[in-house]
Amino acid sequence: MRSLFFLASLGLVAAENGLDGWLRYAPLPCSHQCQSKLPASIVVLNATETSPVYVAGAEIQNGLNRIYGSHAKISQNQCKTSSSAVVVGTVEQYRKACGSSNDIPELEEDGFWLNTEGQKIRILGSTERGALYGAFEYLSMLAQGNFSAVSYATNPSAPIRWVNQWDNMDGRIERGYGGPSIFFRNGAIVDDLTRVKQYARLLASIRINAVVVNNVNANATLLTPENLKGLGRIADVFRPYGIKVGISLNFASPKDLGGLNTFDPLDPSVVSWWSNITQQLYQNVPDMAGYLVKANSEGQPGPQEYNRTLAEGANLFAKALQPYGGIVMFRAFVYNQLNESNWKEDRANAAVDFFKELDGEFDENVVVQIKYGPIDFQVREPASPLFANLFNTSTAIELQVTQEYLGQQSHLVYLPPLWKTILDSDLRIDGKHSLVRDVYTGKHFKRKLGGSAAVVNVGTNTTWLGSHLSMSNLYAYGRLAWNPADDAQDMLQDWIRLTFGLDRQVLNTITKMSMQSWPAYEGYSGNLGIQTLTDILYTHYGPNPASQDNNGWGQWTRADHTGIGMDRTVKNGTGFSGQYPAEVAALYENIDTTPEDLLLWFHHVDYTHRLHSGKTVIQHFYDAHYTGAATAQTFPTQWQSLKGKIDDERFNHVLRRLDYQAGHSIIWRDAINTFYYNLSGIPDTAKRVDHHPWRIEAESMKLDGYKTYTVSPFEVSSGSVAIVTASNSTVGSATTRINFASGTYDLAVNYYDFYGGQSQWQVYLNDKKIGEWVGNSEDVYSHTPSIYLDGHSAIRVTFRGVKVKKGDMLKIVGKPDGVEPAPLDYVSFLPDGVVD
Ligand code: GCV
Repeated sequence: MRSLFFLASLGLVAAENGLDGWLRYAPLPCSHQCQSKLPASIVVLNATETSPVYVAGAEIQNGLNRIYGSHAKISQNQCKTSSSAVVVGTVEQYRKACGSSNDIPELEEDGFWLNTEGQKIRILGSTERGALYGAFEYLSMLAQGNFSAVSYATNPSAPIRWVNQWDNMDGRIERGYGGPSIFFRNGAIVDDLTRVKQYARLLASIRINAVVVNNVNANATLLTPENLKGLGRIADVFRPYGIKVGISLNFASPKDLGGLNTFDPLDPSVVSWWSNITQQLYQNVPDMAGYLVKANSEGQPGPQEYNRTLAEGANLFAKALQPYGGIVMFRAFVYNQLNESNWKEDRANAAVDFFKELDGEFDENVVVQIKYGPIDFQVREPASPLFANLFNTSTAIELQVTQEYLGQQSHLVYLPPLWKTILDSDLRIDGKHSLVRDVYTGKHFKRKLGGSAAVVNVGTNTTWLGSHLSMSNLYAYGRLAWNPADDAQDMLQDWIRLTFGLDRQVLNTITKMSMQSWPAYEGYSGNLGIQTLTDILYTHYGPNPASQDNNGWGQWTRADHTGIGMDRTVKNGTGFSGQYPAEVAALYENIDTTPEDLLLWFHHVDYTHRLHSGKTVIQHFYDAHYTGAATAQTFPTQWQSLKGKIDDERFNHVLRRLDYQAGHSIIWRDAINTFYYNLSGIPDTAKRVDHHPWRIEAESMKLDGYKTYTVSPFEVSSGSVAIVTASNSTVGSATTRINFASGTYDLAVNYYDFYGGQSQWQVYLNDKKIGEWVGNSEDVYSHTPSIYLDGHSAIRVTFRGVKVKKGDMLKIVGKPDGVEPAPLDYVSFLPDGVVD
């Protein structure tokens, strides 16, 4: 152990691949005071190796050993209340083994009490699961070097603390950015469940109590006898960690898999088919959490196909599950294709339109699972008004840890500040204080059931999500599911200390970058409530504002030559604002009282509309995109200041992504600004938009073996034209004389790197090679790769500190590979401090 400290103090930090996430138990020095607080032994009050209490004991033993090199022995069932020991178990087990003790507070389901007095530590849960949570809490303190004497009880805000995986049976993950599934391959459950066990450990440590293992766009073949057995194996792995397994169902399974000629939820043969399959499921998974159902949404089958209500659909499953204590999470994400030419149509209205009239018709074990906003995990949305419209129905909030519309883990975006805008929204139901978090946890309407679910989509990548820094979102999700009032920065800092150690500079730097990241992303993606202006028809990743409109998906911006924004007022628009309780409705109805970060969500205004700042909407767009991208430029430099304080493997992995993000934020910035400049014709008062004094367009260079290519959408290419090699086997070169003043520059090259080939590029200055790179981003980053030249594949590489003389010749040689024709957009010679 000593040698490890020695290495650490020299900056030779051992390489880490991220597999242990925040549970790395990195070695810490142990002073005399720390030695005096380390327990000599561990008493587990349940000796069964598969019980959460036993797992808790083993975890404490492992943690003590890895962090402080101590060798505490585990003993079973004998109570040593007076000696140096950690005792872990349920309150009931404790009373049985150690006699009654009146200092233990009352606990709610899964709550725990942590009591540390010197070397005597008691971790008691109301359930075994609670005891395991307490053990992880104690270890989190130890791993942060915290030996304070504590004595407190903590209880969950709600019973539902689930994660949803969108894993397909073939092993791919819908909107997954961390590699293939840890659960499925080739239509079956994988044999080796090692990664599942590691996932269980991470989830238990953040107090998640159920995981839905398959995609809500569900495949009925999950219900074949062989796969039911496989689900049993998965559940056996999760059970010792206090986590139950749930599954997503395909509503048409009785027909598609069962061979019936209907899936009408009121048909007796359908009812008995589901009751039979549910029974078989419980034979394999006796403690199954329940079902998650996406019905009549985005092409998924549902009860409406038989003119039955969504409640009748949900209750079909509720009745099948009821004898076993299972619950149905029924998604409120139901909407139809719409017609944009009708000013009154609005997808945001759908959830309330479909569900409000069903309030009170759902069985008691149904929970309506509601996405945080009315559209779909956008960079900013108001809280879904459905939270204020279901008085007699249990609800859960659906968050998305996987960053589908928020940079797909190739951009750093710490999400809790965004989530908190929703959780802390006061809906003023009946004119009274009514926070969204009090509604879905069941407090407000006094519902027994309620809670949260988050789409997580971890994969087999050792980083789990595709990026080390994204794990802060998973960690914080668990914390918020337990206590939605937790502070975004506090949770982040616990995660940083656990993930990267206790160095103050590391803490401050990652805190700063993370807290800046969502505002920066909003800055360069979509402002004033217009949504993430990504390509909604393709990968949901890079910029493509035009894709929002002129289709039936209803994520409209209604941008034209004069104005932008959805008029969602009652008086003149879609009426959406009227779905909120009166006080909030009035706030959003009036343009003067609508919070400006949601202005274009609720109102259609001219580009020249003035904001409170005095700026016009269009100028605000321009400025926000410049500010957001400028912040992203600081991320690599901020991170670089930590060199030597973080192991090289994680340091380089993160740095590569932050460099990439810095480049891609410029693509976002320029695409959105160019698009709206082109549409509105209103120039940027600061004269930055479409004015790039440091650029040389590839199409203006002398081309040999390269030809010009008109990029679509036009705004994702500088000057709307790029160059590609003349054929898939022609090596191309683009040459230009440099007319900038002699000096030292950063040379940025913007190119396109798409799926289906790994082109190679080389840069020469006066025939001397000064840099090269390969188009392998599809293997390096986590976002969904594109097969086109577009805003997803547009990318920048930067060579720093290049010494240039006026008149030097720059040449870029591109060698195509596969279908990828070594595309180039432009180069920029950037003097110190210039971002172009
Ligand atoms: C699982 C969005 C996503 C889909 C997802 C859907 C949902 O539309 O893009 O991938 O499908 O939401 O939440 O059901």
